[in-house]
Amino acid sequence: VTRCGLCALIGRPNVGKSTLLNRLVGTKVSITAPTPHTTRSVVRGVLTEGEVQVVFVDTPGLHRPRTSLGGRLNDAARAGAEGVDVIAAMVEAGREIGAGDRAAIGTALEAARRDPAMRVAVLVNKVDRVGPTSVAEQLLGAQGAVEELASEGLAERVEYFPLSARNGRGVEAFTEWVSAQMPESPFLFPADEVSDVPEAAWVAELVREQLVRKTRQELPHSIHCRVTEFAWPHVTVEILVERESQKGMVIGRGGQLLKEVGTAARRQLPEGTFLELRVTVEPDWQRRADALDRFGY
Ligand SMILES: Nc1nc2c(ncn2[C@@H]2O[C@H](COP(=O)(O)OP(=O)(O)OP(=O)(O)O)[C@@H](O)[C@H]2O)c(=O)[nH]1
Ligand SMILES: [Mg+2]
Repeated sequence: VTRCGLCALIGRPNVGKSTLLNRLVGTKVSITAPTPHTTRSVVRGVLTEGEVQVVFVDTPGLHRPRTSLGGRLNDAARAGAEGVDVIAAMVEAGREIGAGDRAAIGTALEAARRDPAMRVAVLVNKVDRVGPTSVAEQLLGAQGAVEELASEGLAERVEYFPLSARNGRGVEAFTEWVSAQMPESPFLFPADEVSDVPEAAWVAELVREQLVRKTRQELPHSIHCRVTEFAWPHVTVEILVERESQKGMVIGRGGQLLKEVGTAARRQLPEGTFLELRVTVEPDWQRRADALDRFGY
């Protein structure tokens, strides 16, 4: 008999959820960057080992929204964490447990309260950045937050994992525990599939990843990418910004930035791909419901 289930990763922006997802499935399936709000949709990464399949669900970072886009990202994160078998709230080592972390832990506990079969994990990520004392302190801090927020008997259902998504330390212990929680069920994905991201969407994500990494301040948040032509080897990605002035910043002096973005994205695509990038302005799209609807947020 096979076993299969879902494990959601939630947490405030930038704690390392997507980096962990990629580490868990052993392939890059979700884009990552040092800038918060990198992930904008739910991304499923599939790990199949023998008779057990775990579908890990990466989600946008939970935060206090300031735009319509932000609100939709929170909604997407909460929806992605619904109906899962395991919910994992991630915090990071070396940074005090704040309101955002408490909100993530609270969301996980609330989901588990409604579903008595659901298991909860608290992940303390980025342990590579700090010493063992600091890791221990953070585990205690996380436990304190759980005890403060958990209703009767719930705290005992929580497991704690210190780990580093970056160097892999502690990740296997988490994977093994999650695998052991999976219920008897047919596989949800074919055994050789590693993610649910459609090919065209992935190309747009790779372009956005480079833009997020190479731009600053508000610009990463103002960018949306979509594929407008997918006739392999010809792929055209349209880069939408919110203001005319941002167009120049994305293109860069003499087209330099856009060129670098194209080169870095192409390196991760099948050889022979012709990648064309176009920049257009969609005024204030982050705050416009009609634009967000059209873009699929
Ligand atoms: N030192 C260290 N850095 C990490 C680790 N995991 C992730 N990072 C870094 O933290 C930053 C954010 O990582 P992401 O995986 O994009 O974070 P996220 O939680 O998915 O962020 P959002 O998608 O914005 O919610 C990146 O610069 C990562 O390289 C880790 O274990 N150790
Ligand atoms: Mg992410």
